[in-house]
Amino acid sequence: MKREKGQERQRRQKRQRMLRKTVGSRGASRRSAVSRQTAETRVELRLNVDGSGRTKIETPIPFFSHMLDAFCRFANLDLELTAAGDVEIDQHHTVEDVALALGQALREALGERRGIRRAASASVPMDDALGFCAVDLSGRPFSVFDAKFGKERQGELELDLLPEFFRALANSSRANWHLRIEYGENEHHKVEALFKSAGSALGQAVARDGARAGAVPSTKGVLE
Ligand SMILES: [Mn+2]
Repeated sequence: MKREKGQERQRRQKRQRMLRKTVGSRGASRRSAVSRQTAETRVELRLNVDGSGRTKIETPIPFFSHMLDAFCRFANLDLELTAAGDVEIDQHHTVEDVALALGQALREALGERRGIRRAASASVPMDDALGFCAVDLSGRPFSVFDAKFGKERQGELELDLLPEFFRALANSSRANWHLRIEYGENEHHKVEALFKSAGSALGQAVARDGARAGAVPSTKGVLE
Protein backbone atom coordinates (compact mmCIF):
# COMPACT_ATOMS: atom_id res chain seq x y z
CA MET A 1 0.00 0.00 0.00
CA LYS A 2 2.78 2.38 1.00
CA ARG A 3 4.77 1.44 -2.10
CA GLU A 4 1.77 2.13 -4.35
CA LYS A 5 1.41 5.57 -2.81
CA GLY A 6 5.09 6.25 -3.50
CA GLN A 7 4.76 5.11 -7.10
CA GLU A 8 1.63 7.17 -7.54
CA ARG A 9 3.45 10.24 -6.24
CA GLN A 10 6.37 9.64 -8.57
CA ARG A 11 4.01 9.29 -11.54
CA ARG A 12 2.21 12.51 -10.55
CA GLN A 13 5.50 14.39 -10.23
CA LYS A 14 6.62 13.09 -13.64
CA ARG A 15 3.32 14.24 -15.20
CA GLN A 16 3.77 17.69 -13.65
CA ARG A 17 7.33 17.96 -15.00
CA MET A 18 6.13 16.99 -18.49
CA LEU A 19 3.29 19.51 -18.30
CA ARG A 20 5.64 22.31 -17.26
CA LYS A 21 7.93 21.46 -20.16
CA THR A 22 5.04 21.47 -22.64
CA VAL A 23 3.23 24.53 -21.39
CA GLY A 24 6.34 26.47 -20.44
CA SER A 25 4.49 28.03 -17.53
CA ARG A 26 7.38 27.43 -15.16
CA GLY A 27 10.35 28.19 -17.38
CA ALA A 28 13.42 30.05 -16.17
CA SER A 29 12.76 33.46 -14.66
CA ARG A 30 13.26 36.27 -17.13
CA ARG A 31 15.69 38.65 -15.46
CA SER A 32 17.97 41.52 -16.38
CA ALA A 33 20.17 44.17 -14.83
CA VAL A 34 20.84 47.60 -16.30
CA SER A 35 23.34 50.23 -15.27
CA ARG A 36 23.00 53.53 -17.08
CA GLN A 37 25.22 56.49 -16.37
CA THR A 38 25.42 59.81 -18.18
CA ALA A 39 26.63 63.28 -17.23
CA GLU A 40 23.04 63.99 -16.14
CA THR A 41 21.80 60.83 -14.41
CA ARG A 42 22.73 57.48 -12.95
CA VAL A 43 20.25 54.60 -12.96
CA GLU A 44 20.89 51.10 -11.59
CA LEU A 45 18.23 48.42 -11.71
CA ARG A 46 17.55 44.73 -11.43
CA LEU A 47 14.37 43.32 -12.93
CA ASN A 48 12.56 39.99 -12.71
CA VAL A 49 9.65 39.83 -15.15
CA ASP A 50 8.45 36.61 -13.47
CA GLY A 51 8.20 38.20 -10.06
CA SER A 52 5.42 38.97 -7.64
CA GLY A 53 5.50 42.76 -7.55
CA ARG A 54 8.20 43.15 -4.92
CA THR A 55 9.97 46.47 -5.25
CA LYS A 56 12.70 48.61 -3.77
CA ILE A 57 12.60 51.90 -5.62
CA GLU A 58 14.57 55.02 -4.81
CA THR A 59 14.38 58.11 -6.99
CA PRO A 60 14.75 61.78 -6.01
CA ILE A 61 11.03 62.28 -6.80
CA PRO A 62 8.85 60.45 -4.23
CA PHE A 63 5.61 60.57 -6.23
CA PHE A 64 7.47 59.15 -9.25
CA SER A 65 8.81 56.31 -7.05
CA HIS A 66 5.24 55.71 -5.86
CA MET A 67 4.02 55.43 -9.48
CA LEU A 68 6.83 53.03 -10.46
CA ASP A 69 5.90 50.92 -7.46
CA ALA A 70 2.22 50.82 -8.51
CA PHE A 71 3.26 49.92 -12.08
CA CYS A 72 5.43 47.00 -10.90
CA ARG A 73 2.85 45.68 -8.45
CA PHE A 74 0.18 45.53 -11.13
CA ALA A 75 2.61 43.92 -13.59
CA ASN A 76 4.03 41.46 -11.01
CA LEU A 77 7.52 42.75 -11.78
CA ASP A 78 10.20 42.51 -9.11
CA LEU A 79 12.23 45.70 -9.40
CA GLU A 80 15.16 47.10 -7.47
CA LEU A 81 15.87 50.56 -8.83
CA THR A 82 18.07 53.42 -7.70
CA ALA A 83 18.11 56.65 -9.66
CA ALA A 84 19.97 59.91 -9.14
CA GLY A 85 19.88 62.90 -11.45
CA ASP A 86 20.18 66.62 -11.97
CA VAL A 87 16.72 67.41 -10.59
CA GLU A 88 18.02 70.82 -9.51
CA ILE A 89 17.69 71.75 -13.22
CA ASP A 90 14.37 69.92 -13.66
CA GLN A 91 13.13 66.33 -13.59
CA HIS A 92 13.25 65.69 -17.34
CA HIS A 93 16.58 63.84 -17.53
CA THR A 94 15.84 61.66 -14.51
CA VAL A 95 12.29 60.64 -15.50
CA GLU A 96 13.31 59.97 -19.10
CA ASP A 97 16.44 57.99 -18.18
CA VAL A 98 14.56 55.80 -15.69
CA ALA A 99 12.12 54.97 -18.53
CA LEU A 100 15.01 54.23 -20.92
CA ALA A 101 16.66 51.92 -18.39
CA LEU A 102 13.39 50.19 -17.51
CA GLY A 103 12.52 49.65 -21.18
CA GLN A 104 16.01 48.28 -21.87
CA ALA A 105 15.66 45.92 -18.91
CA LEU A 106 12.30 44.68 -20.22
CA ARG A 107 13.73 44.18 -23.70
CA GLU A 108 16.72 42.25 -22.39
CA ALA A 109 14.70 40.12 -19.96
CA LEU A 110 12.17 39.19 -22.67
CA GLY A 111 14.85 38.31 -25.26
CA GLU A 112 13.23 36.88 -28.39
CA ARG A 113 9.80 37.25 -26.75
CA ARG A 114 9.06 33.58 -27.40
CA GLY A 115 5.76 32.15 -26.17
CA ILE A 116 4.43 35.39 -24.71
CA ARG A 117 0.91 36.70 -25.13
CA ARG A 118 2.45 39.88 -26.62
CA ALA A 119 -0.57 42.25 -26.73
CA ALA A 120 -2.97 43.13 -23.92
CA SER A 121 -5.02 45.99 -22.52
CA ALA A 122 -6.37 46.98 -19.15
CA SER A 123 -8.70 49.54 -17.63
CA VAL A 124 -8.02 50.16 -13.96
CA PRO A 125 -10.05 52.49 -11.76
CA MET A 126 -8.89 54.36 -8.72
CA ASP A 127 -11.95 55.75 -6.98
CA ASP A 128 -13.14 58.60 -9.24
CA ALA A 129 -10.54 58.05 -11.98
CA LEU A 130 -10.19 55.46 -14.74
CA GLY A 131 -6.91 54.71 -16.50
CA PHE A 132 -6.58 52.72 -19.72
CA CYS A 133 -3.55 51.16 -21.37
CA ALA A 134 -3.08 48.93 -24.40
CA VAL A 135 0.38 47.51 -25.00
CA ASP A 136 1.82 45.45 -27.84
CA LEU A 137 5.33 44.09 -27.34
CA SER A 138 5.66 44.19 -31.10
CA GLY A 139 9.31 45.13 -31.50
CA ARG A 140 8.16 48.50 -32.87
CA PRO A 141 8.31 51.61 -30.68
CA PHE A 142 5.31 53.93 -30.62
CA SER A 143 3.43 55.74 -27.88
CA VAL A 144 0.10 57.53 -27.77
CA PHE A 145 -0.68 59.53 -24.66
CA ASP A 146 -4.10 61.07 -24.15
CA ALA A 147 -4.57 62.80 -20.81
CA LYS A 148 -5.19 66.27 -19.48
CA PHE A 149 -4.18 67.44 -16.03
CA GLY A 150 -5.62 70.23 -13.93
CA LYS A 151 -2.29 71.21 -12.44
CA GLU A 152 1.40 71.20 -13.31
CA ARG A 153 2.65 68.86 -10.60
CA GLN A 154 1.44 65.98 -8.47
CA GLY A 155 3.58 65.81 -5.38
CA GLU A 156 6.87 67.01 -6.81
CA LEU A 157 6.41 65.19 -10.13
CA GLU A 158 6.15 67.45 -13.18
CA LEU A 159 3.12 66.02 -14.99
CA ASP A 160 4.20 67.18 -18.46
CA LEU A 161 6.91 64.51 -18.16
CA LEU A 162 4.39 61.64 -18.21
CA PRO A 163 4.12 61.51 -22.02
CA GLU A 164 7.94 61.76 -22.11
CA PHE A 165 8.20 58.80 -19.72
CA PHE A 166 5.99 56.57 -21.87
CA ARG A 167 7.62 57.71 -25.13
CA ALA A 168 11.05 56.78 -23.74
CA LEU A 169 9.65 53.48 -22.42
CA ALA A 170 8.16 52.72 -25.86
CA ASN A 171 11.46 53.49 -27.59
CA SER A 172 13.62 51.38 -25.32
CA SER A 173 11.18 48.49 -24.80
CA ARG A 174 10.42 48.47 -28.54
CA ALA A 175 6.71 48.26 -27.91
CA ASN A 176 3.48 50.13 -28.62
CA TRP A 177 2.14 51.87 -25.53
CA HIS A 178 -1.26 53.57 -25.79
CA LEU A 179 -2.42 55.37 -22.66
CA ARG A 180 -5.51 57.34 -21.79
CA ILE A 181 -7.04 58.78 -18.66
CA GLU A 182 -10.74 58.29 -19.37
CA TYR A 183 -11.93 60.59 -16.59
CA GLY A 184 -11.30 61.58 -13.02
CA GLU A 185 -11.33 64.44 -10.56
CA ASN A 186 -8.35 63.86 -8.30
CA GLU A 187 -4.94 64.21 -9.99
CA HIS A 188 -3.26 61.65 -7.70
CA HIS A 189 -5.96 59.10 -8.57
CA LYS A 190 -5.79 59.90 -12.29
CA VAL A 191 -2.02 59.38 -12.54
CA GLU A 192 -2.03 56.33 -10.32
CA ALA A 193 -4.90 54.69 -12.27
CA LEU A 194 -2.87 55.27 -15.42
CA PHE A 195 0.29 53.62 -14.06
CA LYS A 196 -1.75 50.72 -12.68
CA SER A 197 -3.46 50.18 -16.04
CA ALA A 198 -0.04 50.25 -17.73
CA GLY A 199 1.30 47.67 -15.27
CA SER A 200 -1.76 45.47 -15.60
CA ALA A 201 -1.59 45.49 -19.41
CA LEU A 202 2.14 44.74 -19.35
CA GLY A 203 1.72 41.90 -16.85
CA GLN A 204 -0.75 40.22 -19.21
CA ALA A 205 1.34 40.89 -22.33
CA VAL A 206 4.52 39.29 -20.92
CA ALA A 207 2.63 36.26 -19.59
CA ARG A 208 3.63 32.99 -21.18
CA ASP A 209 0.83 31.73 -23.40
CA GLY A 210 0.78 27.92 -23.29
CA ALA A 211 -1.03 27.70 -26.63
CA ARG A 212 1.97 29.33 -28.33
CA ALA A 213 4.30 26.49 -27.22
CA GLY A 214 7.32 28.78 -27.15
CA ALA A 215 6.84 30.19 -30.66
CA VAL A 216 7.61 33.81 -31.50
CA PRO A 217 4.15 35.44 -31.69
CA SER A 218 4.65 37.24 -34.99
CA THR A 219 3.77 36.61 -38.63
CA LYS A 220 7.34 37.75 -39.36
CA GLY A 221 8.75 35.13 -36.99
CA VAL A 222 10.94 37.76 -35.31
CA LEU A 223 10.18 40.05 -32.37
CA GLU A 224 12.98 41.88 -30.68
MN1 LIG B 1 -1.30 56.70 -4.21
